[in-house]
Amino acid sequence: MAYEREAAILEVTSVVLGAARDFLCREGFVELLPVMLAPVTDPLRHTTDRAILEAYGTSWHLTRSMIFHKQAAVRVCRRIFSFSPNVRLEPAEWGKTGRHLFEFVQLDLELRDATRQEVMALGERLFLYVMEAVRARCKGELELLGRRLPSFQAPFPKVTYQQAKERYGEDFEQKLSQEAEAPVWVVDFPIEVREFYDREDPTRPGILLDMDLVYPEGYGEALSGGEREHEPGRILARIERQGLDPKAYRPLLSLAEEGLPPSAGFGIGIERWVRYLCGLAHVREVRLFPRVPGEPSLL
Ligand code: ASN
Repeated sequence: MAYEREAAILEVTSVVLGAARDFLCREGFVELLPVMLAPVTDPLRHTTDRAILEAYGTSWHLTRSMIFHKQAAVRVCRRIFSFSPNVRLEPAEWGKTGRHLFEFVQLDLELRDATRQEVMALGERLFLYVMEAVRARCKGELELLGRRLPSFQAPFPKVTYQQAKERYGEDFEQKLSQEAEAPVWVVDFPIEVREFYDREDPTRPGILLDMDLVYPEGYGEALSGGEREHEPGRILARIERQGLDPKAYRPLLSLAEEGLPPSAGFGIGIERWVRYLCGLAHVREVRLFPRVPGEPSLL
């Protein structure tokens, strides 16, 4: 049959979305509709180009992540999530990594008054719940794709950034992912390699209360998150330390001056998640209309 493979991947995607939504609603989360245009967005200090639309005399960024909206939203509801479309104009060469699309969706969630530890435990439960839903409901699809899903148990192993670097070198993610036998947490990133909104550990200056989860089998990063800086003075100091322009982050600073609660959360990329669950060579296969850096698209 034509499009059998594409249909199987779409079915798995649909089960992932449904199972994740089920799980989070049962855990007391409220779903927020996504924000696609914003006066301020995630700085993402790596090589991402700006994507801006001018309208009504204002510049609107296409959202790179809903991080600041999440921090604001937990003032209203204790636990929120959104399936958030993100546009990140990465370098054209990244089209070949197998892991990058310049338009993708992340399941972005945030919990008021939560610690990193609580969010990591939630991430493990979510990951295992969705994996079991796919195993149970997508038998035919997995078989067609030639994918045998392994089984894991929480808690997942954990390494610090420093340990990973000592073991595998500066660019450790890929090697760590290849050698891992289960999803593995990387914690305690140093302040200079992450964004200003990840909270610095008050007892260990220079170390952040953040984390990544890395897939096994070489599939690379699954999710990123952490506790957040929420006090205006600390946010401003971190913005300045990064050499960013505080004026550009005025909306966030104003919100923080009004009062942002402490929170923690993470974002997990849907296309990468499905790529892993289906065992696909490139994340492009997850979308019918993929936006691959450097490539045109018919539709
Ligand atoms: N979603 C991530 C977080 O919650 C941020 C990101 O996508 N850069 O920390």
